[in-house]
Amino acid sequence: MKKGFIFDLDGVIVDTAKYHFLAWQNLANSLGISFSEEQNEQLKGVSRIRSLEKILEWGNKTISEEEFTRLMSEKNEEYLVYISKMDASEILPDVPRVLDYLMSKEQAIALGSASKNARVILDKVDLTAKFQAIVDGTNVSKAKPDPEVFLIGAKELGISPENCVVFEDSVAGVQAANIANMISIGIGDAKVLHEADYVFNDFTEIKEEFINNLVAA
Ligand code: B16
Ligand code: MG
Repeated sequence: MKKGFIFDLDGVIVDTAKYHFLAWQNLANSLGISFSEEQNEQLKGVSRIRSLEKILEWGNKTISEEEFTRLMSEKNEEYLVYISKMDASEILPDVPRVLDYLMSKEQAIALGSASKNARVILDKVDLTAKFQAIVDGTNVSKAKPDPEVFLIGAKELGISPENCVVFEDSVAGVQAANIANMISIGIGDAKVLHEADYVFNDFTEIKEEFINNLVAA
């Protein structure tokens, strides 16, 4: 049976959290706010606007709307410099193997990411051609855990939500997949992602037999 497989980007296909961290840390420090790796963890899967709001809340700072807009674009410019140096070596282990296996089984594949930079990143790591549909921060109005991003992905693939499987590294993303009535597969820490139907540390643990069972279900 043809199923829809929807991949989150940051933290699932590539580890861009380290670049978000560098850019957010510079921004926070310029405002006199400290910013730790633990705080960066809490921004995974969170939109750019909400991320800056959270940093300002942590630093107990209020700024004008103009400054907010300026800081967001400065952060993104710095992030884009890091992204511009990415290549296929930054794809997380065994992601290409799983994508190629799904393609060999004629399954439908989509991207479902909160990032407005998703297309640039997919191009840099040379994976764009693997996706039949790309839904990202430029297509959605509601952030995860709202299921909008995955529901649009299913629609673009022409597969009903209950026949879709989502790979996600963030709690909000797993919740979004569950709300969408899709199978949720957490990539990361099982304790953090306990709401997912299945959790794997990374794609090296996802065997062909497991994929075959998802396809046949
Ligand atoms: P951008 P995902 C998310 O991507 C990131 O996890 C999150 O840290 C970031 O703030 C968000 O994209 C927006 O990214 O600033 O590039 O639009 O995990 O949903 O693929
Ligand atoms: Mg993610």
